[in-house]
Parts: sequence; structure tokens; C-alpha cells
Amino acid sequence: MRKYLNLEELIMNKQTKVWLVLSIALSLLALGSACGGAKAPDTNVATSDASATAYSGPTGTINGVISFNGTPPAAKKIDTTADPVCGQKNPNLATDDTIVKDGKLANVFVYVKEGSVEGGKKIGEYAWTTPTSEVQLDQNGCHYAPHVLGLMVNQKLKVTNSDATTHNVHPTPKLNAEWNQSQSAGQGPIEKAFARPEVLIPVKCNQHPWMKAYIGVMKHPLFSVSSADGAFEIKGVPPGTYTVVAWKEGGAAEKTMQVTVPANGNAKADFAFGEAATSSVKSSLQMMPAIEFPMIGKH
Ligand SMILES: [Cu+2]
Repeated sequence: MRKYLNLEELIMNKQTKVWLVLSIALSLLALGSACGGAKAPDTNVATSDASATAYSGPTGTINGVISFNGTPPAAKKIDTTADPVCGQKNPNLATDDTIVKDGKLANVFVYVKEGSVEGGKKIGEYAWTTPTSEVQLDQNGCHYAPHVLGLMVNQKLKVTNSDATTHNVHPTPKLNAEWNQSQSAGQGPIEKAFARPEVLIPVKCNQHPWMKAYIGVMKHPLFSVSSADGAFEIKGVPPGTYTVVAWKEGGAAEKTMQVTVPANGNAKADFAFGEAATSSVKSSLQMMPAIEFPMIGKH
């Protein structure tokens, strides 16, 4: 009898141990996912650097042209039968992820990622005033315009509906608060802002799955979007040396470049996307001296 009890105790102990291990593992998992999925409240984010000072002094410009080498993918006609209003207003609606004209690429978001002001601090350590002007995102012909836009943290985004149908604006950020809001025909603008820097936030429409836009939210105003002729210009850059990034929609690797901006002058930053650009980058890498290599991985 005593022996049997011991055996039972032994089984109990084993079960207890298994349960203990399991429950610890489960709590750790829960803790891990809670941390990974949790978003800190969006308050006070932009004011966290209240002690930072604004840059005052001469500035320069970063400008350039974005090329697309090779044959761009052909635009595909969009089937809008799901909403007759869209087809009536915009019968030739087509995909616009790669808009190329004469070898120049539109809708590339170009921005100063990091770097140091000459004789000063890192660019991210300065305070920047949020513009009081709003940035408009219009829905016209069941199409977002502009397709790619930039604004500063806490700057007002004004979403308008120029269509005789209902849209559902739905940004899907990773760092900012997600929201989606229905906007019927004739309804007034939706006004929102993003509290954290994030490059870039995809915007979709829950009514029309083909509608896409991208919003770059920056802590500073040193960004631009290439226009139809591929040109971009970033004004008001304090003299210094910076990493400039060019981002294109569609999963292509972003391009980076080091530029040195002189006071009252300008620095060129021409970028190229497309297949031919990839191979030319590869061959030029092989010719580079080894000492240059650490800079390549530096994003
Ligand atoms: Cu829509």
C-alpha cells in the first residue's frame, strides 16, 4: 500500500513538474507576444525632444533625378466592375506602382535618413517645427492622388473624397496608430495626423482593393517625392554629410547615397532603379576599393 502511494506521488510529482514547465513556457510566450504586439501610447512622442534646439544658419539643397533603367513593367488595367461609379468616372484606371516617362521614375520618396551637421550635432538631434499647412490626399476616380506623399510628425493630413461613391480610408502603419474611416460621397474631409516618424505607411481602401497610397512621416522636413520627370529637390538642408535614401514602392531595395551639402550650395543625388541599375551597381561594387565596403551596408 505504501509502495503504491509512493508511486502515485511520483506520478503526481512528474505531472506537476510537466505542468509547471508548461505553464512557465506559456507565460513566457504570452509575455513575449504582448511585448512584441504592444504599442506605446501615441502621446508625447513628437515632444520627447523638447530640449532639442532648432538649426539656424545657412542651408543647402539636395537635388537629383531618379532614373529607371530597362523596360518598366507594363501598367495593368484595373477591373472596377465591383463599383460602377469608379468605371464610369475612370474607365482607364491602371496600376501605378511604376510610373516611368522617358526613363525617369515618378513617386520615389527621397529623404535624409541620418548624418551630421557640419560642426554640429546629428541631424536627428535638432528640433523641427511642424508646418501648420495640411497635406492633402484626394480620392478621385477611385484613385489616390498623390500616390506617394510626405509629411511631418503631427502635421495635418486632409483626406478628401471627390467621387460620387463611398471610400474607406485605411492606413496600415507599423509604428503609428492604425485607423480606418468610411467617407461617403460629399462628406467633408477626414483630418488626421501621425505621431511617430514612419517610412512609409501604406494606405488602402476597404471598398476598392486596388487603391493604394504611401505616406512618409518624418521628424524633419528633409524629404521629397520625385515628380513625373523623375526630379526631386530637398531644400533647407543644414550643411553637413548625410545618408540619403530613395524608396520605391513594390519591394525594390531602397537605394542609399552619402552626400555632402555645402552651405548655400547643392549636392547631387541621382538614383537609378530597374534591372539594368542593379547590374551596374554590382559591377561598380567589384571595382571599388575594399576600404569603401563598410559604407555600402550602412543604411
Ligand atoms: Cu475607395
